[in-house]
Amino acid sequence: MKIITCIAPVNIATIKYWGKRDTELILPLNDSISVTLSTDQMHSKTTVAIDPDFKSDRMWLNGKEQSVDNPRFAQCLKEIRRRVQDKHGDIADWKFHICSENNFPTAAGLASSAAGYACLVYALAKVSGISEVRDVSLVARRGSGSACRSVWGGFVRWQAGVRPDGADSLAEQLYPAEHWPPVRVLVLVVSDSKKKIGSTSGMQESVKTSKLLAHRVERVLPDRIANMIEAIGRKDFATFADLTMQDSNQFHAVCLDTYPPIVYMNEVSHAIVDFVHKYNQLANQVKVAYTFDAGPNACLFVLEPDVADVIAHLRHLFPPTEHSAANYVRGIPVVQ
Ligand code: 2P0
Repeated sequence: MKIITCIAPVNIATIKYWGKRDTELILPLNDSISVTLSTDQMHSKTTVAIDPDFKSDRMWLNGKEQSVDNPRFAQCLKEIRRRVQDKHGDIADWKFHICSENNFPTAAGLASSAAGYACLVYALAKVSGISEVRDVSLVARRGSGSACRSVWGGFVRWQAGVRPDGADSLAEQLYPAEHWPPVRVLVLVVSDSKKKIGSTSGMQESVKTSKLLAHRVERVLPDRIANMIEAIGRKDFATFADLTMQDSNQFHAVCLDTYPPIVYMNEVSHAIVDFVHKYNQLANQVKVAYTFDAGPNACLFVLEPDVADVIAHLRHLFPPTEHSAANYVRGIPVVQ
């Protein structure tokens, strides 16, 4: 028996992926850019065992056995086995037993599928003797698009690619985390319940009905992607923050432009947006940036010297309730 355990962190997109040009191969309409959190924070942990005596593939998620017929999961196994066949044909028929867990709410718009599939595919690859990160990113994309970004740390770009077979649609690291050490992410959990509309179906509705999405992809993103890469390169926090907030806002505008509209942010999310703009205005400088994914939870980008002050303001504006733990702001745990 061979056994291996891996950890993969979540990634937070600063330029959002929303819309596919190929739903089967999970090929996006646009490039996206993300920041991967450190492994000691929100992450997935997966243990994979491979053994010639295992009778079938089996999978447990957060302690509960899952069907292995899920098409995306099955696709990842198939893609790994195809590569194993090419390199280590002797173990290509061995079955996998997989045990996975998240240390944060699953499916609450906190990028659980990104960390989950990145971790699953990395562990499958490692236990099977496949070492190329390129392969891991390509296969993780078949599990969940954003997962292809979580195989890298630091600042990451997912190239949409142009090939119909998707062979050039994978993530690359723009810069390692050490490039810009003071960048911090505060995750404000506004709600940990399962999101109403999943990203996969939501983005397909947007592709079908939103003219704003077409405009965004063709007219807005090429420059915004280039500007974001430059801002990260020169560690220009104000530009990085402005572009991040503008892109989050445009993503949610696309959701509202989808028909029927998709609403992910709630009243607390909007209160956080107001807070960030007021904070920056009073500081006369852009010190905090928000970004929201397919749910009401906020991720704030802040530089290390400002973290304590931002948290103090959050606690003041969203005071802890009697039921919440000391580090909760109105039921919002602040994860640094
Ligand atoms: C992102 N999101 O770039 C964007 C921002 C949600 C909002 O990637 O269908 O779960 O599995 O490829 O990867 C969520 O999309 O969708 C996502 P699939 P996925 O982080």
